[in-house]
Amino acid sequence: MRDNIIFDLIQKENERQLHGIELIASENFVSSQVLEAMGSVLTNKYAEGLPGRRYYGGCQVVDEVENLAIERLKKLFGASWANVQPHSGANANSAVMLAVLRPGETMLGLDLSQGGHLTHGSPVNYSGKLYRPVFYGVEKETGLIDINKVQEIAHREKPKLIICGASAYSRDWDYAAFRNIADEVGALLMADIAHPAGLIAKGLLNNPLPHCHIVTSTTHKTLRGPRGGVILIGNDIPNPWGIATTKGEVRMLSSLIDSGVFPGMQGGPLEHIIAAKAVSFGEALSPDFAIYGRQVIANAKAMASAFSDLGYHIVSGGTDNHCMLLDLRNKGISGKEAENTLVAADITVNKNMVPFDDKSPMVTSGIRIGTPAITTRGLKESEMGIVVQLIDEALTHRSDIVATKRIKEKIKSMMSAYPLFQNTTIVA
Ligand code: DSN
Repeated sequence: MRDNIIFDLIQKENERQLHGIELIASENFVSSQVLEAMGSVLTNKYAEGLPGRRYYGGCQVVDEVENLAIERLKKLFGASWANVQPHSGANANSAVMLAVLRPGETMLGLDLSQGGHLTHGSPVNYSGKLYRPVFYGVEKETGLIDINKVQEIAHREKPKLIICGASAYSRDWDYAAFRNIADEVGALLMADIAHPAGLIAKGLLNNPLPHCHIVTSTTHKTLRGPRGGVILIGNDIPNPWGIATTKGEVRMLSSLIDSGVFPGMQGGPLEHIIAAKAVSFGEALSPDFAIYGRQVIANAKAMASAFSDLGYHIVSGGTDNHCMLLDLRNKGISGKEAENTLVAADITVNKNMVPFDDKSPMVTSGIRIGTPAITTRGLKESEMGIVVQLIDEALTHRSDIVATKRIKEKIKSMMSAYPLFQNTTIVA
């Protein structure tokens, strides 16, 4: 019997996505062939291990799928090595830490409350509980990372792992400068490019691969694939690259990371998701994806400028990438209230701490806004001013239910011109 309860809910969610304006910086809309691969019979297969070295029989087909995913991903980023099995970006990061850190060893990352990520050492996350996290932040006046301060902290704290990358930072990263610091203190350098991966893949932002020992990412944000994670090793990093283990033996970095993923962090890889990753990497290899990436950035810049014109404070004053952080303190509205107001009008954003926030993570003083999803829907710079006007109208009339309803109807009518799932270029 068909499970109508669940399929009705899926249909309801489909309609929510179709009618609304999706501005969560970490979300996107996958193509129909990515969805098809995710919903395939590959989900039935157990395949612990790596292609050609599995713990189960019958892996001949999924071996081909996984090898294709690895090859496409390496080609996309010019990487020498890749593991496509992490179920998420958080798992990718934990596998790397398991591979290169011992419990209690020091890591240096961007503070969560200033744009960083939970897995970069937050005390409520395994990374902050198992290891010794220390943090760099952004400057109060500029909202930017001061590399001299990072250097100062690194020299004082002697981390074994330095992490660059963020969840809410709208500027590009100077990976070469981070690498100099890592070399000065003898640390490994990891970039977590979960957010800007799709833009980096097309050369639209600085490339961490020539500078970082390890690069982790999710596959579902600007990369527009299924939810999941990946790990890469840069091209000019000697590989095999020896690293001493607890037993005093020297193992290759790639082999340590493979073991960090399985059996370290995970059991069986999700081969249906790996197939969908391969499809999305194929799509990202297409020249069309560079057009998409350029539009994501152009839309974000147009939005940031429209917000500034209306007196909104953007942390760091603008954006280089797909996202921006609005500090709403000068508008007298909390992040929580803004999120709820906008969601009622079918505009989806998330409340977000801003640097030096005086409110809790459940309330916050800001909202984070991103353009990957609306760009996939087909909206361009000329529509960004309209979207910003609608956001401003909703926030200004936040206690007016009639105004909210009017805005919601306007959005539904506007978005009906932008269907989902039009992005299905295949590259072998
Ligand atoms: N939850 C993701 C984000 O929104 O940035 C990061 O894990």
